[in-house]
Amino acid sequence: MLQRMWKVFDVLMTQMMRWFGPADPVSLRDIRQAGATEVVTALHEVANGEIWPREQIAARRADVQAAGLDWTVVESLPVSEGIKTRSADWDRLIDHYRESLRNLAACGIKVVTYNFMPLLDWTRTDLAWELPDGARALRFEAVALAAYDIHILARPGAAESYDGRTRTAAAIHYDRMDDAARARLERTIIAGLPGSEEGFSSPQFLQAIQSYAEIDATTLHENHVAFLEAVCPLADELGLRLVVHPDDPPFSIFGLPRVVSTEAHVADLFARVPNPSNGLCMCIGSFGVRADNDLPGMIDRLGSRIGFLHLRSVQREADGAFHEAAHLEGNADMAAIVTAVHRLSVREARSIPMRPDHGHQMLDDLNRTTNPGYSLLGRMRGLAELRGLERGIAPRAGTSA
Ligand code: CS2
Ligand code: MN
Repeated sequence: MLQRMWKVFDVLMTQMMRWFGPADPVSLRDIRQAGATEVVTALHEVANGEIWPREQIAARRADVQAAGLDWTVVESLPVSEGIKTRSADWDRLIDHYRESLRNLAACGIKVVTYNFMPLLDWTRTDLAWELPDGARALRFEAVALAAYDIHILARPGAAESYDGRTRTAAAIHYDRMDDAARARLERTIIAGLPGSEEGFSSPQFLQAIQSYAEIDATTLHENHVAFLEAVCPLADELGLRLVVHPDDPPFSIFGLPRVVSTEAHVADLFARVPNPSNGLCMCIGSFGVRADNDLPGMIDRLGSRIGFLHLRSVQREADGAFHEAAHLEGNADMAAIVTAVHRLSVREARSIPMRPDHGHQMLDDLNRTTNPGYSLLGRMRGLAELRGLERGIAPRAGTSA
């Protein structure tokens, strides 16, 4: 009989939770009690484009370790707009990025998450959408986005980006909102969600959109390849894995190009830049908004490129809307996904870092102020369900390895 070199529990996912640093109302102690063994965090206090100092990284990791947890996955080391647009300061920004990678590796960091979305990080139109049981979820309504784009932002050419039906619905949506609701919608879309690298007012945002006037999806993709070619050889040497987080939502908004929305997009990145450090943050919730992304199949096929997992499910609604469902509900077949993850872990004999990506606001979360999507109890429920699902699947799936 073939002797296995590892035990089933060695290849279970490494359970992590995002922590926004000392200012996060969710404490390290809370995260430890929720059952995670590591946090995923960033030096949010360092301005975008500046070097992350080695001492600061080391001190943050020591604080996390003192709380009985660890920090080996960064989310995110921001890719500045100047790198995405290949502006005049590209060389300087790349030098800074490389220096930060050196400092992170020297402190024992293994995985560095980033995204390549123009201007806005993840985007929602409602941060507290009430579910039938009274819990609250994040929601994206295409019609609300169009209402903002056409009637509040008044982006030149905005109306032409939408079909007639959406335009009509957007006009009605706009008319129904009072000034407070309009201001809230604007803030929700462009002021910057937690983890976001930029925040804007509407005039600033209009101007920023202009910087993409000459950049279509082909150019943005080439700029992404140029970025990877500049940083992956160093990351290989340092033993770091760079993982790209997909676009959220995974389609164009505000006429801006999108290049990390589908399996074909990322497969092309890996073909163009085959370095082992070039990897993927498999965010199920982001990819899962598109019904044409075959999530378990992507895990099977992209396999060794997957360095980090964000597990969450979305529920698609009519008219291009979606909301964040409970982790085992919604459109994602989480059992099939976790089975595919387990198959991959067994095949490669490794434990893959994961975090429950976002959670509802529920129970005592509703009496507290936490970062949108990053409640304590909602994420704890998600993590507990995912952990239970994997434990149930693992002993059965692992036996044939
Ligand atoms: C979001 C993002 O969906 C998500 O995970 O919370 O902030 C995400 O972490 C970044 O886009 C990754 O660079
Ligand atoms: Mn994610």
